[in-house]
Amino acid sequence: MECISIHTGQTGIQWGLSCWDLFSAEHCLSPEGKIRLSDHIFSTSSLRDFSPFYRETEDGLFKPRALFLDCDDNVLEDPMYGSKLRRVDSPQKVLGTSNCASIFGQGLGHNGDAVLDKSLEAVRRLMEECESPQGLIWYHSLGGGTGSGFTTLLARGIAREYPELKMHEFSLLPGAELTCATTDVYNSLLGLHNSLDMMGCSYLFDSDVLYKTCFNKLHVNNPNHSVLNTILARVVADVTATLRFPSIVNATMEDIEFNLLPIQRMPFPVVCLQPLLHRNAECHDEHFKDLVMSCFERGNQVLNCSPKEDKIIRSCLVLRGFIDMEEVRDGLNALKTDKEFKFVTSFSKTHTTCLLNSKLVDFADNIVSVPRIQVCSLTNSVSISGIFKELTRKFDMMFQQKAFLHWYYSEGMEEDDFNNARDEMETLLVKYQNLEK
Ligand SMILES: Nc1nc2c(ncn2[C@@H]2O[C@H](COP(=O)(O)OP(=O)(O)OP(=O)(O)O)[C@@H](O)[C@H]2O)c(=O)[nH]1
Ligand SMILES: [Mg+2]
Repeated sequence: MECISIHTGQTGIQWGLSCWDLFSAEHCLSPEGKIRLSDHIFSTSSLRDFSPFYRETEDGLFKPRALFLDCDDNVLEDPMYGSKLRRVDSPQKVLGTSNCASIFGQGLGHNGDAVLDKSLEAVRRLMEECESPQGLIWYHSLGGGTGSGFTTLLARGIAREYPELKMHEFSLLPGAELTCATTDVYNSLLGLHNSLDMMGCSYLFDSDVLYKTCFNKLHVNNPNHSVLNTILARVVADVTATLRFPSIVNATMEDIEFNLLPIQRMPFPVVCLQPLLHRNAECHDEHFKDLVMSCFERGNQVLNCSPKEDKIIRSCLVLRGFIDMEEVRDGLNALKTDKEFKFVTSFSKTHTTCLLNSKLVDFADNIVSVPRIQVCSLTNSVSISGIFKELTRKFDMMFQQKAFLHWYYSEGMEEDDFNNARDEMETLLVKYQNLEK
């Protein structure tokens, strides 16, 4: 069952290109999409593993089932990305002429409209090449005008045409300290309204937390976007591994929703990847038990929250690499008997686990170590509500003063668009509050 990836705006595209570098390394494909037979023989990957994420061309190349869409040509015409963009054919790229200046309304309005038809056409073309398409996976920033507004516009258009498709997303939140545009807060809240309406699963990442991970854990003092994107790619590779390789658990987007997200309009699992060390760091061969416990500690998440401090609705662990079953039993037992975990017991009493025998590999520009085993936890926990509370507080401060609203109203948006997004967020916060009782 095929998944189509949609990369919107600068972050979506640049982050996406790092992901495809790593996916291709994991599936033993060259940048052009040729199978690297020598690597392939030694990997557990088989030809049929390609089909969910890659389509085979007539000349036997494997190309990503992916679209790269932007309202301007900033990234897609940048020679710096030329070699990475070799992976995709030109109909998979759609670009406009003017960015959305970090205004959601511009992405939803005229700048988004300018590339909407071409984007829908590109989606149709990829859909025709699928035998049994299961859904779309979006990559974007919630701070940017294209990433938030155009993503919303296109998601609505696609849902009208293909209502049966599942939608999941990887979304970058602007972060509290290092925001670039004052309108980030509006864009994020309006973008999250789209997540609630459209997405069955929404993995959020916080820019500030990523920067802090670089400083404090990887000891990279001047991280650029490329560094952040290689970290993000490692996390995405683990989250999507069960969709890309044969797996018993979480093998489809529907399974992921069923296992992890039992409550309607609460699609936000918190992701953590362990270990996360610089590739030059002294490599400690960490025991699975320690890795799995560290997945729940504050400071190790991709968001500023701690899944263990509040109630857990559902939790899932993805283990990759060379796994010793004795070690795994030991670790899972420690997790099970840890009294600090509090579950919303009507949904779960323990963590679901999936073991994947897929090889962990290195890839271009990677700065993170490639360990023997890797654990990725996906935790649907009340603790994420703290992020939404903080965002709402900032939104209220700006909205009460009617700051910058004319930039949105001039694009045809109305006060009610803001009120509705704010109301939906309030409903979500109340739902989390009720679960914590
Ligand atoms: N991690 C990461 N963050 C990025 C990248 N590029 C931009 N950002 C951050 O994303 C935010 C802005 O979003 P962009 O993705 O540039 O915006 P966009 O979606 O292209 O939207 P507009 O340019 O407003 O049309 C800022 O906080 C940037 O610092 C990237 O490649 N990786
Ligand atoms: Mg842009």
